Amino acid sequence: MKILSFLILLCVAFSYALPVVPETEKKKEDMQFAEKYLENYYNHATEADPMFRMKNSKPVIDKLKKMQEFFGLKVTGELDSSILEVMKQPRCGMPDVGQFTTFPLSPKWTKRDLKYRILNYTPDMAPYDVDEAIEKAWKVWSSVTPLKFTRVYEGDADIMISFVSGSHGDFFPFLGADGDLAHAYPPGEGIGGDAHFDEDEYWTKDLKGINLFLVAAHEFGHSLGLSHSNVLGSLMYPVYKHTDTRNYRLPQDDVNGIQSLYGPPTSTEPAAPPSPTETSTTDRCDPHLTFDAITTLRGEILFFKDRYIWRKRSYFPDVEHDLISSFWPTLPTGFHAAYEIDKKDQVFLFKDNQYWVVSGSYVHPGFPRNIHNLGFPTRVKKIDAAVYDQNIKKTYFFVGDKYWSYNEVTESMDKGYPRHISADFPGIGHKVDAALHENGHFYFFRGSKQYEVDTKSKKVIREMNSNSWFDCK
Ligand code: TQI
Ligand code: ZN
Repeated sequence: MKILSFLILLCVAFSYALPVVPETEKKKEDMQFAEKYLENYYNHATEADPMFRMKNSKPVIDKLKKMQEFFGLKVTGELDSSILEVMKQPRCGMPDVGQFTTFPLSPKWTKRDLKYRILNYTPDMAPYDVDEAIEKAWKVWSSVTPLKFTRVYEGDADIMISFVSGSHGDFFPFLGADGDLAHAYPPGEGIGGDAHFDEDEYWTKDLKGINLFLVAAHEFGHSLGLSHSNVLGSLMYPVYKHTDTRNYRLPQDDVNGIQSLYGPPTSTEPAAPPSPTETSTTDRCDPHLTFDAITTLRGEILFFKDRYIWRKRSYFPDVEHDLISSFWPTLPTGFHAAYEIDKKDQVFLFKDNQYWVVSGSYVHPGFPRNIHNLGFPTRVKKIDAAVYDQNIKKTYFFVGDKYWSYNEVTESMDKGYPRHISADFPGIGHKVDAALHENGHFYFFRGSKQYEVDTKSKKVIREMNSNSWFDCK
């Protein structure tokens, strides 16, 4: 800050040396200069494009206000002498002083594991898209620091996120569409870290309104202890700028800023060697082999067992054995059920009362979700097996000695369920460990046994050993 004021002073001296011109002439000159300046330094393509411009934006005045705010001047939106001095700074070597800043006293979090909670949703966007934007915004920061952000759904979290309008219980009311888009508190107890988004803005996942991901990423920078930067194009630069959000990369200045507080990521520990009990059950030709879950994925069959997957491609005799973490490093292991909706390229993975959706190795944001979102009552704590029938677009979930039918089109549980497994699938027993839909048949696994079942009549066609899919003698 010292260097900055020094440069401003230098510029003041410089401007006093300008030849004296009549008052009105000078005003016109200044205005032209300012417009040119704003065009050069504060012109963001998207602000010029009416399709993408922020709601109610008055470009020149807005830019002036932003500039005044950034340089700690009185925010008038008017072209007064102090802002003119700042504008003349580039000639004084302004680009050299650009850098991130932190808040006074550099507050930061002392723990690495931070919890955030989304208290409510904006009606402007689908809740799923809000979850995704928020999660992506946290990833921006977690990918360059040792910080980890975990979502919680209840209780007090370090960072409480809400959509609010007008006066909302702190000292900084939102002024409707004209004022701030959002604000966030630097690290600390209570309100510290919390982020408020102005509900009077129009939030979007794309660039049609205000992009929630971009603003959230900026606000979370504040939540983590960064103040504004004067590096043009940095995330913490105090001007909203549309950027490609699909392959977003955090600018170097922001990386430097956040690493000055928390350091770079710690290299991930190599995975612990498998325990003896696990290795002893990893013989795929063991006739007593059992599975946790089975699904297809992009034409392969995946057999889940503890921390491992066997991958089997149709028509290939060989079977690959891999750690689950080599595909989904952020997911747990020991899944209980899995199924694929191949038309959507989505695989659902279940563990206890949670589930995740993946497409290949990509884990969809917003997960895990609770299985109760699928319509299960709270007494259901775990799903034994799941299988999707693409002909009727239904998924069967097996829980204990009963099963449920889920309509994937209406995304709701069918009426009249659960029903007894033995009543509708005679001959497969009372319980199921894993289920697979392949070659137009169902395969139900129970212990080391497997039943091939006709999808329509639900009758058993044949009985096999569980590992008949593997090339065993
Ligand atoms: N809200 C301001 C902001 O988050 C609040 C604020 C003003 C502030 N001065 C501050 C926060 C000083 C910390 C330190 O910056 S805002 C942008 C950007 C806003 C602005 O609504 O003006 C973004 C919110 F960068 F585009 F100008 C998000 Cl991304
Ligand atoms: Zn800011």
